[in-house]
Amino acid sequence: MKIYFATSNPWKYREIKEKFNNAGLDLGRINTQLLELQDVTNEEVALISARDAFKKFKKPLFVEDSGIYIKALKGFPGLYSSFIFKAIGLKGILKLMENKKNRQAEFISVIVYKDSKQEKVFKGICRGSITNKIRGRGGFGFDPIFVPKGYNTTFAENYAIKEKISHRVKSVNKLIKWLKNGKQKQKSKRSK
Ligand code: ITT
Repeated sequence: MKIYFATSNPWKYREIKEKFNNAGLDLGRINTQLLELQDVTNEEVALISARDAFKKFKKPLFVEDSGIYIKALKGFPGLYSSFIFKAIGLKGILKLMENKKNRQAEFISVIVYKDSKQEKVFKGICRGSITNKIRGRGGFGFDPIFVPKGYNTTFAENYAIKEKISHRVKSVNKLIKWLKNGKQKQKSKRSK
């Protein structure tokens, strides 16, 4: 029976095809762009986490998945923010950003709420730029190297600003608004 290697990479196909030929096996190729973990978005990650948590805990809950996307690094570290922060830290990011003129970056926060009836996604984005050095002691993660647009202090230098304008403030505000509206709707349904 002929089987197929689904790959967008002709080199990989050639290397494996040869092994199949030598073994007397028939191999075909499906030339396709595969869904890979690296293409997954914060939304998809948060949905998977929320479904998994709900399955385990069976309580109305939400999860939040976030990350920082740096333009000059084609969106890196993005989905891998937590891992990269632990692996190379702020110094590692600043090293990658050495000599980069375009310092634009954005934080993304995605909240997924889930209960037995519904699943809802809320997103918040905060645009800004990456500093040349580590500045400030407040906050966590990438806060000491991120200056939000319209300001000149990092989130770590001015945490009060972060509490007003961050990606997370935006996503959670949407969640809260929705929860409150939901309650209002339920009330009005009952009173009918
Ligand atoms: P969970 O258990 O909720 O998943 P986590 O920290 O692992 O916690 P994520 O997987 O969403 O969360 O990773 C997000 C990473 O992105 C986080 O660990 C930071 O390194 C970075 N990050 C996200 N929001 C940030 C913020 O507001 N300030 C600084 N860094 C942030």
